[in-house]
Amino acid sequence: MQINVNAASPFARKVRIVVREAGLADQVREIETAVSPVAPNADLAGANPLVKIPTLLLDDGRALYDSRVICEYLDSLAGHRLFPQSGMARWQSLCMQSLCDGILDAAVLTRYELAIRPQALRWQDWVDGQRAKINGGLATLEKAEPNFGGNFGIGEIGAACVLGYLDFRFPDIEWRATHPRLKAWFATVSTRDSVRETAPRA
Ligand SMILES: N[C@@H](CCC(=O)N[C@@H](CS)C(=O)NCC(=O)O)C(=O)O
Repeated sequence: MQINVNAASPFARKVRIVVREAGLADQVREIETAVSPVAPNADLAGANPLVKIPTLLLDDGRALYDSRVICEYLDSLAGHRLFPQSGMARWQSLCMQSLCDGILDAAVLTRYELAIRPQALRWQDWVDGQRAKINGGLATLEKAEPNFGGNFGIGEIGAACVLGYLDFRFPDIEWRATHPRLKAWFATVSTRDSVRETAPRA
């Protein structure tokens, strides 16, 4: 199998962490892939009409996307270690993944607005609206942290990707100052090999 990823993408990072946590690193080749919403990557478009990463290419030529589908597929190959399979634990875990994906959507869209959109066309109210989603999401994660326990499943993997991406692209948010539980939790999980090896870079 091979996955289109890049080192800056927080959605690709979710998958890269899952590959490592699920013990699949020797079965998955990571292909560094450039993407941009305004300059679609023609090679990637053949596999994923949304032209986004992560995209997983199976050995039979089929493609799977997006990060949620890929993460759960990989976990199924590894015996379901990272996604609870039944009961409220499953729905809570999926909901936490959705929360983290939603924070990342807001952060990535803000990044595009500030880094790609021509300055004259930028819309501050829209940026502020996305920032409010990020702030609300962080507050919810801070409250949820006591329930993380020692678990590092798909919800917590999403949270690690959120905090790492904010450090990488939006250090001005200074989330540690107002989220002491997340600060302590992130310091601990950042020592895991899967998290260290996938730290975002440009
Ligand atoms: N919901 C998707 C989001 C993926 C996504 O937005 N990836 C970004 C990179 S972080 C991308 O490929 N952007 C290119 C584009 O929007 O055209 C997932 O979970 O995989």
